[in-house]
Amino acid sequence: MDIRYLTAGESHGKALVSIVDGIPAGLKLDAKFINSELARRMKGFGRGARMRIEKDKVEVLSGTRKGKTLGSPIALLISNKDFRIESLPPISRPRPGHADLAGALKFGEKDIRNILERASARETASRVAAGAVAKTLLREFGIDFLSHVTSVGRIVSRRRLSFAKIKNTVEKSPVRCAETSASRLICLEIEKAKRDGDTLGGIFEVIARGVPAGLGSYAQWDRRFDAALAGALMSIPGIKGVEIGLGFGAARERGSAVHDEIFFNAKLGKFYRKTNAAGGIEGGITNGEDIILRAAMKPIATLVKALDSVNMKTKKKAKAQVERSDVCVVPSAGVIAESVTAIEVARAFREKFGGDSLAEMKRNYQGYMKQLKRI
Ligand code: EPS
Repeated sequence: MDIRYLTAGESHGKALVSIVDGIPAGLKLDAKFINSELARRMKGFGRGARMRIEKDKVEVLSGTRKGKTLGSPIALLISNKDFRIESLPPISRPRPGHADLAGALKFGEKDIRNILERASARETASRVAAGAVAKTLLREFGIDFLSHVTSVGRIVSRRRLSFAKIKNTVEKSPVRCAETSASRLICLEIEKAKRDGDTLGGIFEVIARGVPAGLGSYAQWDRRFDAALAGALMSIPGIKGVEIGLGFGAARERGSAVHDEIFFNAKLGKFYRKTNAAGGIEGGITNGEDIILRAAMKPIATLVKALDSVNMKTKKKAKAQVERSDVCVVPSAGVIAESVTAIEVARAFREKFGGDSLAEMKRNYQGYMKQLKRI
């Protein structure tokens, strides 16, 4: 049994839908928590006007009774306030960097509206809703997630902080402009890009804490957990690169500087590391340390100062279509990345611990945790 999910919905369609299958029965599911996750995705300095129109709220359509999961598929609905797909005008000037041209060629389509409605990052709201269900399950096992922006454009904000400190900071608000000199600079950079009719990308980090050793496997290529995580992050619109732990940095160092030496705490009966360059994964398997992922997001493809393009009808040179859009969405991408990471961890959890019910999953988990201590 696996946990899987699908999403449906267009950016200006009636609603966004997610179906999450494989969540054990007996889990308390709180719409308030899902809504708080949806609200986190909408925040961040640099978001556009659409975020002032929407107030993403979930409706749990199926899979629960009296607030608890039934083990049946969970259907989640987020209604679009800006529902006007039928009346929106056609678009014929593809934006470089968006799915517009590639999608139009693929579907033999002249009206790019029919491509961008689904290609829009609005879809990621459904992933955050699905991710909130996975997070709810994993909280039962003490697993927690966070994300934070490490750079926007060329401005680097990375500070070495403890998990608790980062969590506390990012929970309050994804980018707090006045908080540090780096975040002030980031906000100025975003404002400048906006004035120039331009956009900005950046890098964010996701950390999963409390994931036990032993999820994933080296035994087969498609069981390697790092591959699943990289695939999940890469599936977020705009992501162009993913790193795990030291990532590309590991290629520049010698082995002695990269590999995390192993120690044993006799009192706790536990192996541990003093460093975590591996980002919590060795041999495609979690090793019990924090899972650390980083992803690079390209700048949003809709530029107010539009780039050169071609009118698909006339084949004449034209400036690309300007659609309402954001200037920078790196903090939101971090929240989405937490969500898809949580779904992958939940999938690996279900694979290892089974569990038609939460009680069964917990029993299997506890038995395994005892086994870890006996080694
Ligand atoms: C988004 C909703 C979209 C965009 C953005 C993300 O709404 P609209 O197109 O009506 O403004 O703001 O999507 C993109 C920038 C994109 O290129 O896909 C959202 O809900 O996050």
